[in-house]
Amino acid sequence: MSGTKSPHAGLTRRSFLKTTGAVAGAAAVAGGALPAMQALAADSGASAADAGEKVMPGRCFFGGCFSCNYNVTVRDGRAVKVSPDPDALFGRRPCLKGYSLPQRMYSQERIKYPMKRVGERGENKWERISWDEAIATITEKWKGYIDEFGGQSILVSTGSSGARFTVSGASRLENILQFTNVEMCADWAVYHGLHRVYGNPATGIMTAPGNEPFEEDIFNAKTVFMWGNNLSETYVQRWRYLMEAQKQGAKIISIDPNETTVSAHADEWYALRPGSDPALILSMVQVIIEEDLHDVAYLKRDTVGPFLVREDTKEFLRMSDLGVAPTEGPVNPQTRKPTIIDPPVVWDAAANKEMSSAESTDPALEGSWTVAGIKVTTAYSLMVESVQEYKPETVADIVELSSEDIRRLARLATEGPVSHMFGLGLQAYDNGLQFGSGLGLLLAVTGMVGKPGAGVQATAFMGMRNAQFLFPTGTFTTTIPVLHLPEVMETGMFKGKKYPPFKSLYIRGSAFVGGRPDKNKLIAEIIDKLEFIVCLDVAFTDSALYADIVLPAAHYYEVEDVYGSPLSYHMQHAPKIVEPAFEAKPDLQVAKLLAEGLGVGKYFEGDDESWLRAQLDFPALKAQGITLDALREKKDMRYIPAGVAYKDGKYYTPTGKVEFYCEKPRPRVDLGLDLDVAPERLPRFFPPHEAWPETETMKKYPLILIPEHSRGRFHTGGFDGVWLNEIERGPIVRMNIEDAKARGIEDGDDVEVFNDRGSGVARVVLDAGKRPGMLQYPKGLQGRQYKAGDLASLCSLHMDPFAVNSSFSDTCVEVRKWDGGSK
Ligand SMILES: Nc1nc2c(c(=O)[nH]1)N[C@H]1C(S)=C(S)[C@@H](COP(=O)(O)OP(=O)(O)OC[C@H]3O[C@@H](n4cnc5c(=O)[nH]c(N)nc54)[C@H](O)[C@@H]3O)O[C@H]1N2
Ligand SMILES: Nc1nc2c(c(=O)[nH]1)N[C@H]1C(S)=C(S)[C@@H](COP(=O)(O)OP(=O)(O)OC[C@H]3O[C@@H](n4cnc5c(=O)[nH]c(N)nc54)[C@H](O)[C@@H]3O)O[C@H]1N2
Ligand SMILES: [Mo]
Repeated sequence: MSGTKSPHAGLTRRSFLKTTGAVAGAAAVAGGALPAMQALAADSGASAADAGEKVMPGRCFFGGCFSCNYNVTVRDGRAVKVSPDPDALFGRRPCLKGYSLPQRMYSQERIKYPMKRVGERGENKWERISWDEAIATITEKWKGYIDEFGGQSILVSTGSSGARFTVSGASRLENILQFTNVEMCADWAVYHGLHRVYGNPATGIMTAPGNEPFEEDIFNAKTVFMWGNNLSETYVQRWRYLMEAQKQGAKIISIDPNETTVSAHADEWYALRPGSDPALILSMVQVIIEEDLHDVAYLKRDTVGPFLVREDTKEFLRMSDLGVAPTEGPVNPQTRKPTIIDPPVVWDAAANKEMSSAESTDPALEGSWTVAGIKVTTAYSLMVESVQEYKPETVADIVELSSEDIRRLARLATEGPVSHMFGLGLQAYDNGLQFGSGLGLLLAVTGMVGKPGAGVQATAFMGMRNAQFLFPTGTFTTTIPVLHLPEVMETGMFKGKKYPPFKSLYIRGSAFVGGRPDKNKLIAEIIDKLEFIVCLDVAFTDSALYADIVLPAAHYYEVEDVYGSPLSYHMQHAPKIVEPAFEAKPDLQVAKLLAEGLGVGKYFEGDDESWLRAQLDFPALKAQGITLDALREKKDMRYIPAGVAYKDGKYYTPTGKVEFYCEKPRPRVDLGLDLDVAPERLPRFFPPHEAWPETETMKKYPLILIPEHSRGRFHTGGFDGVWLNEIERGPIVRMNIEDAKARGIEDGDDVEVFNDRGSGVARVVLDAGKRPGMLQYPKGLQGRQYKAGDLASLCSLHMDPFAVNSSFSDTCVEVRKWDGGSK
């Protein structure tokens, strides 16, 4: 491409194919990206200051990041430069990922045209085809599958890019045709635990009374617990607010096995054993109760603490058990049935007898009685009894912190207002759910909810969806978690029933290959067994590599879009500032073409603008004046999600109270499994599945490998950024000096990281801040960027059946110097 002014000019099909191939080859050599960068600098015409230049508002849309607002210089119809927008409400300082976006848009890794596979799958041999041919091929195949096996035989995998309306909106087609949705199973373990206790409908929103965003509420906190959260790299824009809050007096506590920028800046840092946080939190609860630091008023008023639990069924004693017939309440909009009112029973302290929880004003928090011949104990007493197992002296060995440290942390958790933030460090073990319910319990005993500066500061995705737009025919996709997919594929059964055979996979904006655990197994057991794979993406990812047809998607600046920011509770608008490069099309336009070919085109009449208007047309937004016209004018608008979790002592749990004792624990996703709910009723600690001393796997592979969401990439997004890759220069693995010494490994050595599932070659970066016995790798490179293997092949598909979430950090490996291999 060197020397050409525009990516279109002078690019024949043959030279295009040659470049694609060349990239794949070059990437196998470290530093292979460099020539590409020189080509790009020449190509972007960066030196020519010409008249056709204008500055337009731009947005990043990394779902789960901050979605910053900034300015983009457009020259000759191409985005060439990103600069800060001083007037932006939030995210005034774009980060590395933002600054390099224009480069990525025209990178050699961009999917430019529809292509069809001509070699073997994964061989990387392609032929450019027209959109007409691509759509005709796909729709003919899909029609055949739908006619013979139904829409469920087509799997669709979407990813975090779906926070944008043009991307999420495209699932309208998949819902109409009832494709099978493959859920990505990331980020949900802790939320499910919190949800069990607090029942809040919008994940993680438990901040100040008015749902004030982090950027305002953090200044009310006296103490901030950072649990396995690498904010300075992963939520770059939030970092300065945290540092500013610290300057104003907030105490920052980092709980992280590794030294990170967060732990380095924290007032106190506790390097606990990985995977042990639930034990720590339960120990803190034990201390808080023992030292009488718990919030009795909150526990009595807002939680299930006083409810009497039947010894026989372990469920709450209800008024119906005492012969009082249930009454009917208002109709539940979801089930369309009246709610049944059958209040739990408490022991009224003043009357010294049992009483309906709806009537008692002085319920006893502790005690056991026999009521109507049934032995009962308060939920609070059961909880207190259960946490006695977690005295600091016992837990010290589990978490590898001193009992004094644990006691200190317990006291700090009561020095309110206390805010808690957690990251993937907690989600990525099988016991992540227990950390979530444990954190819910900690909030309950400390009463740290619903006050300014107290609660959980959300750091994950909060989708905003218009059901009317997405489900116009009232049909849905069936969701199958990716962790469960191999089993369904193999047995042909889902939830105990026969399921249509899978024929095709549509990977739409998702790192299905390489961004899910156990890459090799997913390739062998899913990819290799499917007849027909389609990938729609902006960049040529591993998923594209394994597809039969590859389609080019429009990038962030190439379509007008709206985004419900997951972090700052904002609806943000991005105008279209350049035409889609090459032959790219926005996801919704592609859905329209597919819909027409599949005979459901009538649902896709309209254009980008009308689809945005339709998606924004829902009452919660309208009530706050959020329309496309308002967004176009204001760029972004604060959106306050409906329903604060704790308003007037009411919570979105079945009982309306904080349920640290859960009567009927449910799995996050119902897989029709026969689960033992008894141990789930109260938060508990169990060790990670493999990364724990004495497991068979750990005996064989003594090092724990954890991912890092690196500053220079958004998951795989950014693997195609030439400047970004210059920072890390290929796959690296961070390693403690002692671990390296013990293996004769030196800084800069290429090592093979391996276990029974796979291996990957990476360059060692010695790092004294890594906990001995732990390795960390910045995730998100594509397989072809490795000299051999892929670190994404090392994680397992094992899951906790209640959390149904990927345990990315529960990964045991060994490393050895790489011998150069056969590759
Ligand atoms: N630049 C960038 N930003 C991103 C992303 C990205 O890819 N790149 N991805 C976004 C998404 S979707 C997510 S989920 C978030 C992830 O955001 P983070 O969770 O902040 O990201 P990680 O890099 O996984 O950091 C996890 C931290 O947990 C620590 N840790 C590991 N094991 C344990 C443990 O057992 N206990 C404790 N207490 N800590 C532990 C690790 O040492 C590490 O510091 O980032 C979001 N933001
Ligand atoms: N080993 C390991 N794996 C992990 C993790 C880990 O820590 N370790 N983290 C996990 C976590 S927390 C998460 S949230 C997941 C994220 O998993 P994904 O969301 O699947 O990962 P991304 O790499 O962001 O994939 C999004 C894809 O969408 C493409 N894309 C961007 N914009 C558009 C668009 O407009 N249209 C289309 N069609 N495509 C677009 C991007 O180029 C990219 O290929 O990854 C998980 N995977
Ligand atoms: Mo995530």
